[in-house]
Order: sequence, then C-alpha cells, then structure tokens
Amino acid sequence: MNILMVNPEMPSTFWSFRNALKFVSKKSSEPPLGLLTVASMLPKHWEVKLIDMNVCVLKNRDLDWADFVFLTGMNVQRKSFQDVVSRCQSRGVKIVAGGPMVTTESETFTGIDHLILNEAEETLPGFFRDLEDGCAKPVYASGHFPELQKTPLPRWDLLDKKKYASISVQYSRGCPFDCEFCTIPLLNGHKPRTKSSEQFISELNSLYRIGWRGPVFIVDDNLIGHKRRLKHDLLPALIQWSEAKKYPFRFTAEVSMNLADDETLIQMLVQAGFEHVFIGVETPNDESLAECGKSQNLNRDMTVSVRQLQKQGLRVSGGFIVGFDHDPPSIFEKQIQFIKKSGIVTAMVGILNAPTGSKLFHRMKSEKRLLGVMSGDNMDGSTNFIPKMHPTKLSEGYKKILRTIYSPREYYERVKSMMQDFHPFPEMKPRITWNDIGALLKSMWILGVLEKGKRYYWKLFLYSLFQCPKKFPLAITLLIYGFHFRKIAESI
Ligand code: B12
Ligand code: SF4
Repeated sequence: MNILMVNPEMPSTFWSFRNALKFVSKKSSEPPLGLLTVASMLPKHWEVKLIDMNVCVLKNRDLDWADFVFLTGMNVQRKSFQDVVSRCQSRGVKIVAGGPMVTTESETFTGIDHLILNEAEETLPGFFRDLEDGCAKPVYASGHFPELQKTPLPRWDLLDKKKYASISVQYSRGCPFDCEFCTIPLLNGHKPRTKSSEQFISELNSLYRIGWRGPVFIVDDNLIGHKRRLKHDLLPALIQWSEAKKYPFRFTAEVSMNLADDETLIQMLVQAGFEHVFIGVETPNDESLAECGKSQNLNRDMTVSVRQLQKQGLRVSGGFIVGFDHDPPSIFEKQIQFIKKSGIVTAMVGILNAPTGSKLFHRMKSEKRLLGVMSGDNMDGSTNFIPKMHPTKLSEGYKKILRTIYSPREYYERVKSMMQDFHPFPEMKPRITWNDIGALLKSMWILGVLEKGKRYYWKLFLYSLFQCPKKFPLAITLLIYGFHFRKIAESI
C-alpha cells in the first residue's frame, strides 16, 4: 500500500506566525504530530509519505501515487481540507480522514471513504482488520479513551525538520477542568492520561538523536492536569535528562492558571527546561469567568499570578475572549488594561465561539441562538451564535482591543515591562544559530528602517542590549512576533 499523509493548509492567523517565520527562514511553526503518530501505527511494509501543505505543495503526482490519502485537520483548516477531499475524489483516490474536526463534526463530512474518529490508538486497528477482510466500514468511532502507553514514537523520519520553527511532543491527554466553550473534555476526557516518564524521555532521546535542538512544544491540553504524576515521575526524570544533556531543548506548554499557586512545581518546570507557558486567561470579568466555568481563574488577582510566573522564569502567553453573555460594555477597556497590567506580551484575543459538541454549543442550540459551525479562526472576528451584546458593538470593541494592544507603542511597552519581570533560568543559555543572526539583521532592516514604529524598535533594541543583554535574543524574537501580530491585527 502507498499511503500519503496530508496536513491541510492553515490560513494566516495570529497562531500561524507566518509573518514572523520569514525572519528565521522557516515555513511553519509546528509539524502535524497527529499524522506522525498515526504513521507509526501503519503496517511496517506500507510505503508512507507526508505532505504538510504548510511547508510544501500537494501535487497531483503525489495523489496519483497513493492508494489512500490519510487526511487530518482542525476546523481552522476546513477550506484546505475540503479542497483536498475534492481533488482526491476527482482523481479517484480513497480518503481516510481523522483528527479533531471530523471527530467533532462527523455528520457534516459526506463523501469521505472512511472516517476514523476519536483517538487512532483506539479506532485504527478495527479499520485495518476490516480492510484486510475486504469489509472496511465508512465510520469507526469509540467512546473509550486509550492509555497513552499504546501511543508509538512519532515517525520523525517523514519530516523535513529544517522547515519548522519548533517540534511538538505529547506527554498527556485530557484536562480535569470543564470550561463551557472547550471541546477537550469531549475529545480527550476529564481524567488526564499520561505517558510514563521512560516513554516520554525516549521520545526526547529520539528527537535529540535526529539532531533537533531548540524549541519543543509539549502539546498537552493542560500539562499540569495530573500534577502528582508530573511532580513525582516526569519532572525529576526530565530535570536529570536536561541537566545531563546541557539543556538542548527549550520547552513550551499549555497550563492552567492554578500553576501560580504551586511554587515547587514552577521551580521544577523551570529547572527541567521550561521557559514559556500558554494560559487561558480568558477575561478579567468575574461574572464571565463564572459563566464559562473557568473556576481556576476566579477569586484571584490574575495579574499577580502572571507576574509571579514570569518572575520565577516562565514567560506567559495568554488567550483572551470577549463576547460572553455577562460581558459589560466596558469589557473592551477592561481587557486592554488587564493585558497592559499583566505584562503578557503575546495576547491572543478572540471572540467567543461555540465549537461543535461543547457545552456552549448545546446551550446555544437550546436557547435558539446557534448560527452554524465555527470558522475555527479565532481572530477573524466572527462568531457562530447570536451574542447578547449588539454584534456591531462586539466587533468594534474587539477591533479596538487588537488595534490598541498591537500598536507599536503599547506592544513595546509590554515587552519592556515583561523583560523587567522575567527572570530566566541561568542554566538555560540562549543558543544563537546562523538563522538567529539572519533574523536579527532582517529585523534591523525591516522593523528598524522600513516599518512604522521604528522609534520603539530601536528604543527596545538599545534598552535590552545595554540593560539586560542576556535577554537581548528574547527581545528580538518578541519584536518580530509583534510585527506578525500587527500585520494580522491590521488585516482584521
Ligand atoms: C498543537 C495544537 C495546535 C498548534 C498546531 C500545530 C500543528 N501543526 O498541528 C497551534 C498552536 C498552531 C494550534 C492552533 C489552534 N488550534 Co490547536 N491544538 C493543538 C493541540 C493542543 C494539540 C494537537 C496535537 O498535536 N495533538 C497530539 C496528537 C497526537 O493528537 P491529534 O492531533 O488529536 O491526533 C490523534 C487523533 O486525533 C487521531 N488523528 C489525527 N489526525 C488523524 C488523521 C487520520 C487519517 C487518522 C486515522 C487519525 C488521526 O489520531 C491521533 C492519535 O490518537 C490540540 C488539542 C489536542 N489535545 O489535540 C488543539 C486543537 C487541535 N486546536 C484547536 C483549535 C480550535 C485551534 C485554534 C483554531 C485555536 C483558536 N481558537 O485560535 C488555533 C488555530 C490555528 C490557526 N492557525 O489559526 C482545537 C480543534 C477543534 C476542532 N474541532 O477542530 C483543538 C482540539 C483544541 C480544543 N480546544 O478543542 N493548535
Ligand atoms: S482548562 Fe483549558 S483545556 Fe481544560 S477545559 Fe478549560 S479550556 Fe479546555
């Protein structure tokens, strides 16, 4: 069998980092870990090729080579996903599709030969059995969440790793919280399932062996979902590994705000090589937090929590949402002030949407406010339900937040304030590559000469170079991200 694994194209959004990737001569921020994992589950004698449409073109000759196209996707990739389906159909190539979009919206995908829903560890073996017996069914689904010990090592050999800015790995799936707008409880369950520390370290070793150095994104829904196992099993092993290897990887992970309450855990993460966390902050408005069930963010001064994390060595990026039923008209100004005060540089602000299958989706349906499926691009200013606030007010307020927080002055002030707060772990020396030097030169030309806001570029450039030289590479990285965010904000 010839199997072509295809990851559809992502549109240019805040998350794509497309305008920033050019500076470091990379094509995409992360590889499609789901497909690489599924590739390892295929019979060993099958031929496998990967086309990630974010780094290369899908040619008709690739489709003609394939007996099956294995297609993945999240909702933000919908358009490209559907284009691939049409191309396969017109060339008579059979499609096997899986991943979060088809799992949550399976009824809407007609004409696909085989839908392998949920986690492939659970559903793919049944498909292989039936395929061999000549009776493969159109849909394979399961309500059971498999243990991650079953998950094989991803097929890194299929990747052209030079094209990616970061590599993804996974330690756990599932999250103990239950936010109303989130589909993770549905997709991966409430009980976090983890790999063993040996299994996870052997994945890191495999990455180390293929020569990867630098950023590694641990894509868990919530890395601290199973705190006890993290503290007593994974982190002691990871600290040892990182120390022995002299910190080859700089880890990023998604965590919940309650990390700020556990100083030991923060210190262990930093010692293990974590330098960046993404947190769903969502909103400074308590009524809206209560509305969406974000209990871990309630009853605390979140600006203090964020600053504590940054002081101890974890730089914080945050997700923010407007459009909750309880949002007052002042929410836009409140969000702007909160983002400023917290010192969160990378603030991803979106309008609330109801992903298919989430609790919010069902509530909106029962309240007859649902308009359709969400676009998946949380920066396009759209929503898939009728908000309580007047839609024009919501959309104007949203744009005002983006225009303000990514204006050169506000952005550079936030970077400076974060640089003052942030105390990176001294053992983690910045690794400077030729790509970084290239990025520095490009930034001096593009941001320091061609673009608007050059005054703030040079102010921060000189400030970080002379006041905190160890953080100079970080300052340049954030300046480049700022350029990307501004371009996206301007396009909305
Ligand atoms: C890493 C990640 C990203 C990365 C993407 C990197 C990449 N190139 O893939 C980044 C940070 C860019 C990202 C962004 C977004 N993401 Co995201 N992301 C994730 C995350 C945390 C991990 C994905 C992953 O690698 N998982 C590990 C692998 C092993 O699991 P997997 O991909 O699910 O694959 C398994 C199965 O699904 C299945 N499978 C997958 N593909 C296939 C294909 C075949 C043929 C088969 C048989 C099986 C199969 O088998 C695998 C093994 O079990 C998931 C949450 C999650 N836990 O999955 C959200 C998730 C995929 N993201 C989601 C969303 C909504 C987004 C955003 C739209 C968020 C936003 N609102 O802005 C943005 C959009 C990006 C953009 N450009 O605009 C949703 C998708 C919802 C949906 N129904 O499609 C998820 C599920 C999170 C959630 N809250 O629900 N994301
Ligand atoms: S904490 Fe994050 S992953 Fe967990 S349910 Fe809430 S939004 Fe989803």
